[in-house]
Amino acid sequence: MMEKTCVIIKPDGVCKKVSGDIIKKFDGEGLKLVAVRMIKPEKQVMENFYSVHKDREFFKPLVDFVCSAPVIVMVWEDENAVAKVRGIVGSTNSKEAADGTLRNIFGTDNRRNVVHASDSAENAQKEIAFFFKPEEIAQYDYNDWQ
Ligand code: FUP
Repeated sequence: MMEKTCVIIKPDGVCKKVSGDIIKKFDGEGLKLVAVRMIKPEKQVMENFYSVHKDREFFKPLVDFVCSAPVIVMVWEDENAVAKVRGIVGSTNSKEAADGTLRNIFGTDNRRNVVHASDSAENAQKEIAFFFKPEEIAQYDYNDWQ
């Protein structure tokens, strides 16, 4: 199924200057970039974004971390984009992420793990709506350019 997924390059990714490597990886894996913006998120936005974790002990440090520097919010599209991107990103704890995944290559631990990626198509739609209006999602074909 054709899907869109929400990907965020977190403060560690931006500040370690690996945003380009991360975007290049998704491009190279055949996903299509359909929206992108850099923001310095408000605490309240990320508290809502991560509200499913609000009772966890890591909630406050997580929100503090994702609000500590700019992030790059993106929407990527492909067949089964959610699962495909989760595979490319790797498991939550960078120290346990499979070889060659983005978190394995660029991450540090289970908080500073460089990338967020939606975990279901339903959550992807909700997360995309946090950052983009429907008209900000591009519709184009790779052979559109002249
Ligand atoms: P993921 O879907 O891989 O991003 O991971 P989760 O939804 O389980 O967790 C969301 C975020 O909480 C992770 F990106 C990092 C953070 N986290 C911690 O800081 N400590 C933990 O023990 C687990 C998760």
